[in-house]
Amino acid sequence: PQTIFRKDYLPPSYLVDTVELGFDLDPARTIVASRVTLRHNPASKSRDIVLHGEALELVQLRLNGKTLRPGQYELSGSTLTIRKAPLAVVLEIETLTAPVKNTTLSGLYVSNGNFFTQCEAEGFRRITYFPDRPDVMAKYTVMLRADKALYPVLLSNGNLIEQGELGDGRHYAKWEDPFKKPSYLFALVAARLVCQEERYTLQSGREVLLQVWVEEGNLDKTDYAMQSLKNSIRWDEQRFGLELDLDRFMIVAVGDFNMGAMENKGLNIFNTKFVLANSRVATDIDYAGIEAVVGHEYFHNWTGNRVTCRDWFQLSLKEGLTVFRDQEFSADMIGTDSGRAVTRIDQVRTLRQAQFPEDAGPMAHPVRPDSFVEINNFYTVTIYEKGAEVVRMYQTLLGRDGFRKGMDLYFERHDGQAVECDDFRAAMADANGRDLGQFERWYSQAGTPVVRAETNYDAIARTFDITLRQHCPASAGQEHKLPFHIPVAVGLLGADGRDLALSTDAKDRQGQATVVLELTGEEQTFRFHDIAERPTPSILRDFSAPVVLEYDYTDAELLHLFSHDSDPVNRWEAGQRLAMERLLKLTTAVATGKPLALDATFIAAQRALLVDETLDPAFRELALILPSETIIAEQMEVVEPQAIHSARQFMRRTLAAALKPELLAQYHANQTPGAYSPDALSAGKRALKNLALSYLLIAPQEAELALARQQFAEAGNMTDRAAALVALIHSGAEVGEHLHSFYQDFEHEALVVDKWFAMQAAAPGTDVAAVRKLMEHPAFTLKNPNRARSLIFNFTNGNPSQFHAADGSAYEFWAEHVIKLDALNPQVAARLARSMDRWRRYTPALQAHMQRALERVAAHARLSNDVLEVVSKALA
Ligand code: HT7
Ligand code: ZN
Repeated sequence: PQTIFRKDYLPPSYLVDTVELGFDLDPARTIVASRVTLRHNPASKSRDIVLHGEALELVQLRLNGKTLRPGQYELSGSTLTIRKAPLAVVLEIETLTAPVKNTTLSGLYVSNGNFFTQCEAEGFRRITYFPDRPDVMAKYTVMLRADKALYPVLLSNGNLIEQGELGDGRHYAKWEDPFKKPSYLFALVAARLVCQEERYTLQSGREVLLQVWVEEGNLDKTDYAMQSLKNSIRWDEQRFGLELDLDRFMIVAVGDFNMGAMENKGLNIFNTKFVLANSRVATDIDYAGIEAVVGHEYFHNWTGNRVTCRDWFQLSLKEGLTVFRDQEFSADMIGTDSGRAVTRIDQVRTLRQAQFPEDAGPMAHPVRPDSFVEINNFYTVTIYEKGAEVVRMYQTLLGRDGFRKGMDLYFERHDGQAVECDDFRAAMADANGRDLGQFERWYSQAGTPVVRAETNYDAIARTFDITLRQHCPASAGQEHKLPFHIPVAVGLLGADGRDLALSTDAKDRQGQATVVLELTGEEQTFRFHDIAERPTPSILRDFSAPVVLEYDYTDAELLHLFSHDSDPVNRWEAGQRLAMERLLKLTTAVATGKPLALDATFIAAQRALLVDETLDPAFRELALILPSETIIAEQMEVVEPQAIHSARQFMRRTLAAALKPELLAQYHANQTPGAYSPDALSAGKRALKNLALSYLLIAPQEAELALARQQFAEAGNMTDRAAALVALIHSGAEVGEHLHSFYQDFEHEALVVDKWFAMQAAAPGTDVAAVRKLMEHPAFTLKNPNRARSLIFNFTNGNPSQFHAADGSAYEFWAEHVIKLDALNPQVAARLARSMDRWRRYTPALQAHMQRALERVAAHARLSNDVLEVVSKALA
């Protein structure tokens, strides 16, 4: 397959002013007629018009009114080229597609009998021939024609300007989008749907129409999405001064979708998972996901749509920035400092669980990649989550006001344009009079920097020095890295646990509890003055940069931070370090057959935190979750998944036994009687209560089993019901009857059936044979991405000790399903292929099995570019 390089970017030879599209919708044979006005781009030397097209049947091609015959254009691979074109061109193109056969869920497809589109990144070319690249922005008018009884609702971007009957049972709707946009933001929906709608008044006084469209029977699950949309609109007005620019904003839910949602202009299309919720079917985590994703897609209207990407190498320009915005939105919605910290800790966990491994693996790439084979493989945690960290660092360096100034300048300069990450950085720098030249390395260098700290206290001079050294491990194609510009937020704790007022060499930040040190060299020493006692340093507060911090903390220092740090992220972090040190030792002990033990100090610290009523339940829950098996594995030279699992289980079992009375007390103290509410405080209580329950069920006696059974039977919401069932499954108790009743209660709720598969897939007792058996269940299908992910991905990524079974049988299963999925949906298959990214880190025996499985996939004929890129990079 062909690799595409950022350095080869050329401006488009022709720009498009207007696009008129006509659709005669039919599942087996949809006719698409387009009329496109183009003009030569003075920035290009070429006079060739290059159109992209895939899986299309070309019926008719006319240029300035004249039909072009095959010799007058070139059709090769996925491009159609018209050489030496006039300066001004009107193209009229007619194509045929078969949406019902489109299992890729890219382009125009059918889901449960309805039509939907997904055009990002390169789906528009599966609808019609077009310069399908984000730097070609045009105004669209769309005419939809379809059978009225089957597809009563016809939607597209922008405003509905006309609708009516066509006779013979068909009807039409004409939509016009007043804003120019790249083709990846085009969308249509033709469906039998119903909507919840509301007129909403913007801060300016302008009234807009908001709609949430779902299948009949789901109208009782749209309130939270609607509320989240209204909150998003208000938040963007208040925090960034950004107003909704359309008179109508629609969200449509679809059951078959490759990702979470899509920000098509004015017509956001969502995976049902991020729309549908009521207390019966959705958990607290689902509710939080809906708020975040509704916000995310809405915020794209400015960061992505009004200002878009010049090319797909700049993807993080819109995704990193929009994730940062949705993170800030969710944090502001909670409103308290501790709630904000809880969201921040969650972000750090995601980075460590998924992004750090990606940055150290075969698919490592910079936030702005230099090359790719298949762009769909680059919708990654690096582009999204690390990209958001990079944006967050601007705010840390410039302050909230400085960041806002940078945003304002960015829109002032680039509204209506397709730009680069460098343009965003320039706006931040220019608006604040700062040189952010070195900051560019966050975009160009892959890998997770390691910052090593050393400290020195001089009691006589009353100074405390922190020396920071940075280095970044090599990644493919990037042997040597240059120093990053790293904001390191630091506080110092006195013996009483309180923050010392800091005075540094930097003149403008005196007397604060936290200062942001700017590490730009390979090594720098920062001095704090007037320090009366040897402090405990709290370094990288609020996780101020996406780095690995190395500091030789003593146990006593960590315990001090774990009990007192005013920065909740570092307080949590101290607990993670205490646990990790012990987990690594226990893993070695398991592997070498040594006896296992857990010290009383650690248990006492966990106990103190568990019962500390001054702390939010949500924070306590997070602080008591042990580092995951994946995160432990990342710390090891040679990974032994079963040893890690046993070590972690031992720690959980020991804590459960030692803290049983406290766990039971917290279980009872954190009940949330009354009507269900997904607010952060109630959700935090449920989280802590259910964590306690899961501990109590590690080695349960009849009383604990009864508690879980009672919660399962009487739960008034899905959070508690699912948590009880998971705890029962993990306890190893006989749960066939519970699984059966759960399924029966929810068999018509697809998202709950996904949960039913997911909880079984991730259970430590579920081996590959059990997964194969579950695949025979009538509700299982590979064709629906949510369903495939619920069982297969939750097994390969969420059940490490079973996926890495010594005989390699689960790797064979993986290979078989990557190949099967690839024939249906290459994007989903390539995601599954990534489960094997870190194969070289396992024991030689496991490596050999994994290599064989990877080679089996690589050798398969007719592999998509998506999967080929992933497996060949893994094997390289
Ligand atoms: N911008 C959207 C990306 C997306 C996508 C990309 C490739 C294939 C399918 C897709 N569905 C959505 C989602 C977002 O980040 O907002
Ligand atoms: Zn996005």
